[in-house]
Amino acid sequence: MKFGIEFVPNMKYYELEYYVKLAEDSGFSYVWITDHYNNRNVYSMLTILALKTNSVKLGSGVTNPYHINPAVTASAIATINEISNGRAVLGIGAGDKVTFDRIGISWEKPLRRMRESVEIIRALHSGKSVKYDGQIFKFNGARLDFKTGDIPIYIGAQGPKMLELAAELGDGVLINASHPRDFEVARENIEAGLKKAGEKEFDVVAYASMSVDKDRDKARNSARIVVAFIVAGSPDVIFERHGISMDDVAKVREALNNAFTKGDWGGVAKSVTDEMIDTFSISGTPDDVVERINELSKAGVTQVVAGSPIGPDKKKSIQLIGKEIIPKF
Ligand code: F42
Repeated sequence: MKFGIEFVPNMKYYELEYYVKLAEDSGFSYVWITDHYNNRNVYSMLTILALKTNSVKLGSGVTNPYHINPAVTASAIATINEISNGRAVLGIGAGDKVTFDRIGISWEKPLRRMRESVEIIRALHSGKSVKYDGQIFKFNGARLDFKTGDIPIYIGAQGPKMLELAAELGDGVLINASHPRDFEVARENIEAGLKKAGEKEFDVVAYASMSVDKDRDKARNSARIVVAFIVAGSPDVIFERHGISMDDVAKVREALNNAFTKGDWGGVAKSVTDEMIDTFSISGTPDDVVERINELSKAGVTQVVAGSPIGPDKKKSIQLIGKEIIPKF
């Protein structure tokens, strides 16, 4: 099992640098930086991290092919690869509809756009002059004027068709999920994609919400708000899969609306059930988390990413994961 950690660049660059160096020293081998226009720019942050770290792999987690043209993405991640001495990883997904709505981007043909973008980025990284006559992108002799190296491409995916595409085209898949059952379901689509691709190494990543503390209740309580947002954004099929009542889901959604209008975040925390915490996060003591990671491993997961909130005290939780969880694998 490999370990990664996710950071949202919603903090100053030196704070991010501090946490990322701590994660590197604690034994994490991948750092994933999220990409939304309203946060600090992913490549600016990755540049600082490339200069200030030594061994950890650095990825966008995830960018998308709507904000920028795949040629610019190919060049941006290759620049990070050069600065970091070959430690860059490209994470790319279809993007987030809510964010796109705010900036006037229509979310059309995400599967097609992802396929074409990944094919183009790979071709540009191979050093070739790229001619590509796609439904979305037309390239006519585009070429990068520097050597990029071979940069692994990980695809963010949840839906069955995107999971299959990720396995067919990617070096790995980043799945926003924390429960083994979700990976058992995803396995079928991943296997279908791998069949099309033929023999290759493939990293199945649980891009999970994690909260770790020696005090179980503290750890679980810290996960409540993040879990509420995951519940609010999940499709009904996920609640059916985990036997979560739609009445309970409605309570969380209503509590979130109240929080936005009246600031009642305590009500949101209360509306989240224990069952929801277990389904949508990996939360508890280090021993609880080790047990869950063992289950994920049996379900085919090969990398676990510690995503928000990480724990009630980010610094202590990163150190705790480094001391009491990573060495067990
Ligand atoms: N999104 C961000 O914007 N920023 C991030 O930092 C970020 C991180 C992240 C990390 C892990 C992860 O798994 C996802 C992450 N995301 C992030 C979200 C990501 O960008 C995607 O929104 C998310 O992965 C959801 O994608 P999905 O795999 O569910 O795919 C969507 C598009 C979907 O609906 N897929 C369906 C499926 O079955 O897979 C298929 C839809 C389909 O068939 N579309 C057709 C087509 O051709 O594309 C027709 C649709 C049309 O437009 O007519």
